Amino acid sequence: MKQVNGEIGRKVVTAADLKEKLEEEIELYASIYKVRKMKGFAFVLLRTGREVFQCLYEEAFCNVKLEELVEESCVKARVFVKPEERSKLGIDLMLRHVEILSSPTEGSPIVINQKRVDTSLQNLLDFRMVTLRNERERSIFKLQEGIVFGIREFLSNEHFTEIRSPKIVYQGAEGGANIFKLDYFGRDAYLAQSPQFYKQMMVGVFHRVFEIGPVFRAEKHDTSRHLNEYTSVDFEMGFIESFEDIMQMECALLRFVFKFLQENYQNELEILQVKLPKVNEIPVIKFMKAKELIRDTYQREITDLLDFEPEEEKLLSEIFLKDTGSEFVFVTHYPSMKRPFYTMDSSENSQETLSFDLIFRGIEITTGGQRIHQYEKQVDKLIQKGMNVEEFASYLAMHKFGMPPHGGLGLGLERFTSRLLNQDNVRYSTLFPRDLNRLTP
Ligand code: AMO
Repeated sequence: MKQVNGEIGRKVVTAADLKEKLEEEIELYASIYKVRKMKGFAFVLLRTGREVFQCLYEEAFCNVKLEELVEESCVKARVFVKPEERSKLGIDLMLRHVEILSSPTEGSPIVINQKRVDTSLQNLLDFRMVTLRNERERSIFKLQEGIVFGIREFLSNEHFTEIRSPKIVYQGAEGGANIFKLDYFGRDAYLAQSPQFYKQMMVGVFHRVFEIGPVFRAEKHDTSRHLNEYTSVDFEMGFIESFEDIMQMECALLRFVFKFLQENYQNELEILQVKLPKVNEIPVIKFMKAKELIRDTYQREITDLLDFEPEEEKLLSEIFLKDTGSEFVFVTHYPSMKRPFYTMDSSENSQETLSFDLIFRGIEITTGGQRIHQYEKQVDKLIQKGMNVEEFASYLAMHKFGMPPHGGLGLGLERFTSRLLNQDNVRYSTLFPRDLNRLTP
């Protein structure tokens, strides 16, 4: 009988592995990233899953002719590792044997093997399947992986349980018109705008939970910060004393994530030339105070009393960077009128909520706050907002059956990544963006 025993051959070689094989030959599975012809020899750059290795090709020492080494061919190569103090890795790699495993039938329509992919955003996204092979482009998503790993490790250390909630839902959690409607076997259903209801329900079970998953927003406007599908990092925690507990947790989380990237993603930080922000203390300001501060600093009239205009978020960041050196600022006590029905109002002023946004380098990356955990209060709030209480029966059941005081937040992973990398459009940090005009690739 044929059986498998879990034995996996070693097909992934890293720079660290190479350095341990001095004066030896090693097998590399790679794509030919670039062939650079010189006088009498050539440099052949081999791209593995995370790194690019430059190999020296000399016809006399290799089994194939240079013409056979076509860019984007996949190869099994044998290279000799020669110590060389002057090179960055301390070694030179000599290409000795190449077996071509597959070759492209067409050349890439866009040059992908320079430092940067020099093309429009439209092309970059249309040809994602190849433009992502560029060393710099793919580093964005490797780093994004690091952010997610860091968040997971931090939250897991803090005893949060990871959950997965449904994305086909019976009701929108965030209100507004930006919701996708589905035909669910003849009934109306929706694509989840957030895991809000489910993460709250799960606080009744695990006390601390988190989810990192896709959410959907039917945004009809084409902006540099909105996607129709994005990755939401949500956490929710019970037994809080105040919504500030959530802000403390986010501050510690950010500090941990940046340290985690520093320790594990040096390769990508270097390629992307990222300057990680310092997160010692994050300044906090109330929403109305922030509005006044922007008005007074920039002699700018307040036109919207309920929310920030994008320009105001930018200006607020500028003020805090200048005055405190912080690239983050928490804005608290957003108006009740503007916050979803699950948000707890302040006991001192019912027009204000116990909620916050985190602004990072000029853009909101997080919304969070304390939730209403008492049944009667939640029913009253729904009625006050003119909503149909019956429609929320399954959500309200948890309030009825008892919930601890709790709160949480949602952080947009793509927005966070794109601010970290100082990109001017969130799409650069979205693997395959979904927006008004884009459904492929
Ligand atoms: P909110 O709707 O503010 O809050 O979303 C939270 C965070 O998600 C990101 N975000 C987006 N990113 C890309 N494209 C979009 N269209 C988009 N919309 C939002 C932002 C934002 O700060 N349930 C609450 C969170 C909570 O209170 O726990 C919620 O979803 O970074």
